[in-house]
Amino acid sequence: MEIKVVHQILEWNEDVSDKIKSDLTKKNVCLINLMGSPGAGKTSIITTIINNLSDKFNIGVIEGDIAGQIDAQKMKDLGVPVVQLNTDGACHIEAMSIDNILPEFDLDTLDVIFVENIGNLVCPAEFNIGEDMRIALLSIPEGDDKVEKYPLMFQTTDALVLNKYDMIEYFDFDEQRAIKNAKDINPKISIFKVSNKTTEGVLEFIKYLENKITEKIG
Ligand SMILES: Nc1nc2c(ncn2[C@@H]2O[C@H](COP(=O)(O)OP(=O)(O)OP(=O)(O)O)[C@@H](O)[C@H]2O)c(=O)[nH]1
Ligand SMILES: [Mg+2]
Ligand SMILES: [Zn+2]
Repeated sequence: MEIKVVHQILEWNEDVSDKIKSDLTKKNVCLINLMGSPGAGKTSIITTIINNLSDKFNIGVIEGDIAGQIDAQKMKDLGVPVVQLNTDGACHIEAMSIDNILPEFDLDTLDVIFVENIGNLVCPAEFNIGEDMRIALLSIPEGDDKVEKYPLMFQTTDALVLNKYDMIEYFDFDEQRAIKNAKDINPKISIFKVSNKTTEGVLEFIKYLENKITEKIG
């Protein structure tokens, strides 16, 4: 007799993710999942986004970190509603955590919530958290081979931000290699070269994001 195998955590996670999606659609709120290695620039790019889009959208942030409130404090200083999610060691965010956190926000006053996932190129990509879109960051100093080494992250994302593009002259980063590999595994991927330092590429990325958010919330 065949033995039935149930992948409990992932299946349960999918159910909760679907529930979040439906709850947020009713409230007309867009959820965006930002992922990338530790230090890739997730908090920096959320800051850039807030500085460029807060006149158009009411933005909230969920800051995922193993410990501490450093990134949440930065968001608070920018004046946006923020909740710090400490995973106490866990290396990714699951949908259940997002479902528990959402009541902390006044969803009637928000248009979009950014989730800064745990700094990690591996398992965050395995867990849907009710998001409408994913953004994966790969910063130039990390190396041009990361798409090949961590394919799921780049296969499941809507957009890839090649961040810290101002560093390109200091690293042997073959951008054509990274871009080709990303497009091979994810033909629909949108790719942006961005620097939070020089603001290179920021406007193009912001325009894309604005269109994506407007597509969802009208
Ligand atoms: N040169 C340069 N540095 C950047 C850029 N974006 C971020 N940084 C720097 O990179 C470092 C890490 O940035 P963060 O935004 O904290 O990265 P993170 O992904 O949020 O990091 P964790 O939350 O720890 O995973 C900081 O010192 C930033 O100032 C960029 O576009 N260019
Ligand atoms: Mg951060
Ligand atoms: Zn994990």
